[in-house]
Amino acid sequence: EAVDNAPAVVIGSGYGAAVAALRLGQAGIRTLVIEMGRLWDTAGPDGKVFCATNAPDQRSMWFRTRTEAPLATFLWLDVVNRDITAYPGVLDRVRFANMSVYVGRGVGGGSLVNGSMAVTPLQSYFAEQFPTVNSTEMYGTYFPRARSMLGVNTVDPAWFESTEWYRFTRISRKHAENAGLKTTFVPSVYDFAYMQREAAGTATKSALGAEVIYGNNHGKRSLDKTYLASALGTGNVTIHTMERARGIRRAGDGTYVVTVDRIDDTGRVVETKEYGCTYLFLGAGSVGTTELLVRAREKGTLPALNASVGGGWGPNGNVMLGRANHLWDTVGANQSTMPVMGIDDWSNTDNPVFAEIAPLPTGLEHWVSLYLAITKNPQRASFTYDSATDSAKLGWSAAQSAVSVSMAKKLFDRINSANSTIYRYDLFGSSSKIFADDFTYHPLGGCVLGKATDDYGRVKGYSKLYVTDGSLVPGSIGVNPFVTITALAERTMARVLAEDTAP
Ligand code: FAE
Repeated sequence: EAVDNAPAVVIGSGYGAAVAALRLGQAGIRTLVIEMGRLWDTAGPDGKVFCATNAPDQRSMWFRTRTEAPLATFLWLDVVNRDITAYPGVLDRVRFANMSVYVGRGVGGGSLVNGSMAVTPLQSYFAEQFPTVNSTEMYGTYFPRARSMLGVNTVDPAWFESTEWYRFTRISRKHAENAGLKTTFVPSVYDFAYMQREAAGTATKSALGAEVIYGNNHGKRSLDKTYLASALGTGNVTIHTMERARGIRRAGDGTYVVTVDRIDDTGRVVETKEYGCTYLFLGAGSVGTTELLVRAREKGTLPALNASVGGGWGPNGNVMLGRANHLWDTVGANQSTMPVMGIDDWSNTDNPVFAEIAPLPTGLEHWVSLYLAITKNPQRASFTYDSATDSAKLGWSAAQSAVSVSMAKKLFDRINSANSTIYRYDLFGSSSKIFADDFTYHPLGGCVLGKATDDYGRVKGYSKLYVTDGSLVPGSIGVNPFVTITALAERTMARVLAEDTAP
């Protein structure tokens, strides 16, 4: 028998889920949030909640015995990854045949591990990707609401120009400008006032202490400090951690039943339970939500889900690469982990690319300029349900990644030729690999808005079943995605609370 725990259940606790939980709680609707990862609020023996990127321990990765960082090697040496004890750590790398997807695990989802870049897409590109959404309303109401709730701020330009911690960014800007390209500051949810105190030596170092993909102990306004703290503050929201949703079905009275496995620190399932609810919000991320829905469709527990469920997936055109600088162009031993600038060539219709200037904080001068390029790759893939493993498979091919690589290469060949520089060959595991095209930080799609759902995230074929996360975005948004995901979730919740929950 399902426990009728709360009228509303939210699966996951990333951006889309956190917005749903807060707005439901404020509307006076009792809400249960189910998150498979931990609540990251307790210090380990070293006095810290999270470990740094240069000293990973069991807290770094989701049930691994060795870390799987995006940079496999440095100077061809396997110095980046470390053996660790299997544990429910904060970063996961979900491996599909030709594409790995990095995701955050824990209360706050991706906000715990990401680079904090809080970028609003070009309105014209948003409108191209979401032709049925009123973009005037998005840019007038929901994007500003999302930015203010997330605590978006910008680096002080004078401090940026003078600090050693952003020397690596200034060098990359100079090289872009030498190629006739323009750069732009990128807003962030990392508190720059705190970062300046780190630099001054009056606050504990986090962004300036090599902390990022395995969590930040200070300075970052992750969702547990913003939306989720406010959600709990309503008194109507409860969060269950270490509980992984596995199945969704509909009871005879039209309510939903969610089957959940509770796991322990070894990953063992210690209890299986069912939660009943009237309203069900899916915020498990592009991979998590889509897997739940393709499984429910193929196993027949939600048979009315349409054929669009599983489709329209893309990696936001992500490609990572490094350039080797001349000896006189030092990037600095000290680097902030929070990027603040991008090379913006998106308006180049022949080859649209937006490339983040990324840090590589090793504590030593290494002359590497690192980038995460976001290319306008039009390729899309689908998830299918594999009954043998009871999981979703992603049909992304290596040829589809090659499209992103050729776009990134066009841009960076220009930068290299203007500066007489070359690529770094020693970063991604083998000397033939200059472009890391086999992973993404930006999984998007799987339950695309207007296709798998209506224009407000209501899943087609069902009532009171919603998607609020990155699976709504059709594979590409041209910039880092969390502000867009948050703003779309705000728009969905405003509509759903006005129309669907009235007594
Ligand atoms: P997400 O944040 O992934 O949250 C999903 C949550 O659901 C997670 O906590 C999961 O543990 C949980 N979950 C999944 N399946 C289940 C299940 N079956 N049962 C219970 N719980 C489940 O979803 N984006 C930017 O805009 N700027 C950046 O600077 C940036 N940097 C990034 C750096 C890294 C290393 C990574 C990995 C990502 C980065 N991103 C960045 C992407 C961004 O974090 C991502 O788009 C959002 O977190 C996606 O939000 P969702 O709400 O879709």
